[in-house]
Amino acid sequence: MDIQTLLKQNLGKDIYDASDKEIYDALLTMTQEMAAAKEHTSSKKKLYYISAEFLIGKLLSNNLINLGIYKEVQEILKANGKDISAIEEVEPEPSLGNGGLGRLAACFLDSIATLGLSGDGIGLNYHLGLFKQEFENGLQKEMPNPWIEEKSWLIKTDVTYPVEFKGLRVNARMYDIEVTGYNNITNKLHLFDLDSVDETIVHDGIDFDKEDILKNLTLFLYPDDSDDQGRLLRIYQQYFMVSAGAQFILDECTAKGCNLYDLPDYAVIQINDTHPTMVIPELIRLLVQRGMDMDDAIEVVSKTCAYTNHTILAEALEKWPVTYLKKVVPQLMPVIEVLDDKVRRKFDDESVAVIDRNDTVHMAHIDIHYGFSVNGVAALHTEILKNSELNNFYKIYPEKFNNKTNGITFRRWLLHCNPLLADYIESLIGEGFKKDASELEKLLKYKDDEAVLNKLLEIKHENKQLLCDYLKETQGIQISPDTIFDIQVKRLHEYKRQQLNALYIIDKYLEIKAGKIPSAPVTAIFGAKAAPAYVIAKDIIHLILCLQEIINNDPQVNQYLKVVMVENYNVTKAGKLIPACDISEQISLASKEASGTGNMKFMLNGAVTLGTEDGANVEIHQAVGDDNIFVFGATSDEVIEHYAKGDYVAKDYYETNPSIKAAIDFITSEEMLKVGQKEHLERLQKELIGKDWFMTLLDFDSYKETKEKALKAYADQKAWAQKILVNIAKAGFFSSDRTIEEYNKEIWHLA
Ligand code: TH1
Repeated sequence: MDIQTLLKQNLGKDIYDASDKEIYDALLTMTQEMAAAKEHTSSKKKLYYISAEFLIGKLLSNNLINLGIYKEVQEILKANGKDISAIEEVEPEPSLGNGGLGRLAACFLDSIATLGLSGDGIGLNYHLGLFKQEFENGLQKEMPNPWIEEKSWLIKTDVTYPVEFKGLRVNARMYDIEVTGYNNITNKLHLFDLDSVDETIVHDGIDFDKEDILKNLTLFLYPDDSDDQGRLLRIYQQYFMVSAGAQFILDECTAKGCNLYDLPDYAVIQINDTHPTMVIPELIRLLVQRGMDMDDAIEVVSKTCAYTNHTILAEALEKWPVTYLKKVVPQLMPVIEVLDDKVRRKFDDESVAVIDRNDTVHMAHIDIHYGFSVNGVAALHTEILKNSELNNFYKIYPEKFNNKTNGITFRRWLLHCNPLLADYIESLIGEGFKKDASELEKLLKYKDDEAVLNKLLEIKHENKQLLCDYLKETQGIQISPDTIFDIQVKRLHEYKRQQLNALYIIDKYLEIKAGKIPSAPVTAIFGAKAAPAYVIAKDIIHLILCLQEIINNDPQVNQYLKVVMVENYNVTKAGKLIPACDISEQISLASKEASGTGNMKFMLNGAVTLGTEDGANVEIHQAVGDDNIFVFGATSDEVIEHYAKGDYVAKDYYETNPSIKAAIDFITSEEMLKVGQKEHLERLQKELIGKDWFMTLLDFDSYKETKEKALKAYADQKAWAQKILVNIAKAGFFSSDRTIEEYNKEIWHLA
């Protein structure tokens, strides 16, 4: 049946008579049916990608693209007076992740299906995604972010598994979301949920009763863990996910004829950071329950599980006190104790223990001892793991360590979010790049072709205009596409150093006020959510919102400089911001950003990176060469040395560098206090002078100098267009298809 007839049949009426919501619902059903028809008939070995986050974002358009019917649907709608982007607006975004880690999991599922590999996701069905951010009086306010409607991508199954907590037995129900690859098979994302969860217990923003497990278990992604109850709830969530997941995996494998001793021939489990680590002791427990020897169970599980590390930040490395685990999942402790005992018998080294002297369980240590692979997510990050962070483990298990530089799916981050550019690329080099991203290099032959270069500039300008229209409509903010769009969008964290960008903006503002006119007008755009309990991060948002207020309303300044803080930054907004970017801000303190993936999305869409030698920026630099990126700041070796010696003193920079002093003093100036709140601004100022753990001031001069260089370079539009072209042409390596091929060749070994 043709698409038009199918759609009409699903609608039960003519397309031009239907509302956007009715069309969305009909397209959803139609897409699900088409996806189901491509379901993968199970091969012997299957990958299970287990993750607390799958930041899938809106799914309709991507599914239409992957099914190869996007353009056809768009045409049919158009012929009936409907606009596909209005239909897209109707879909709520499932924000089931915080940022890079969750979005990576979503990109990976897309690539696994696109490569025709048998691989499913396992996670949790949070009823409310990451909070919806609102700005009120210059502050972030958190609101519930529901996404599940009567008709949604979730397919309720009748598969349930019992999950045992101390004094509480619940049933995990499996929901499925179909994941269709580009012109290829359909795999599944399995999300576990509890029928009794009750959204009505949420009040006053995002507060809720943290002890009512039956009602709150899968209510929120990452409940606030600043108190004990919050931390216990995380353990409940994690165990719920891994216990149901482990039972499901064993069931599927047994159904295929696996005798459990040969589990590694049927399943490989990729553990996405330490949140799912309890899957290791849980699988061991289940195998023992089914009659296997403990030692055999440990060996089988160790050959089945592989671990990905995404960070070296101490506060993100999970450690659970034994007392907590005993309160929630006492049945796991005997297993964890055996795991600890084995390690202690073999290695006389406290630093690699599973349970430390303070009775705390180090989750990553379980993964490393009892998994067969440990990978970092960018070349530099993996080197830091091997040579410093996890050096004691690397010395024991050198063969386990490997690198898998992250990637992004080009279906969402080029074909869908930037159709102008995607179509133009196709007109130049054909459509091969959609399946083989390395073909983008064919663009290099146009490096001196004026017509091509002009067209790239024209497309960038059009995308900037689209963003202007969107920001005008959604936030009432007026900006001009004839300014340089300098964008920093990512989670708000001190190590990502939004505050460095803000200090630069203050410096620029003070210069303009003093009569120094900049070479080119700039629009500085931010988008970021701060964790609800992260005080300084929220203060930084306040600082940026105050600067937005002061600068945009100052007629002497706003013709040269504007500041925009985009509200509720999420996957959908990323899709609108990234194609419109000229300068991509990737300014983390070297060594701290394990990889970054936004950096890759910007590059692919023809933005030029302004960045430190951190995470995957290093590999972007290598790919594009010195002329097509602006690199600044201390190197990771220098930073690691500063930490080792403890010789970085923020105050010295404040006292000896007049620009730094002026910018920091401005934070609590009369002007600022007129629009901002003293408590927040003073606290931030004090932090920057007195601590500055992520060394903002260390890199200020070099950031300023390099940013000025980038802004000047923009004036030569032909040379800038060449930078755009080279960035796009060299982005192929950062396709998640490449990443997944590497995972499969070197870790998973799926047929
Ligand atoms: C991020 C890393 O910060 C980022 O550099 C990387 O590109 C991304 O993962 C994907 O690999 C991380 N996100 C989280 C989230 C939590 C804990 C640790 C990390 S690391 C909750």
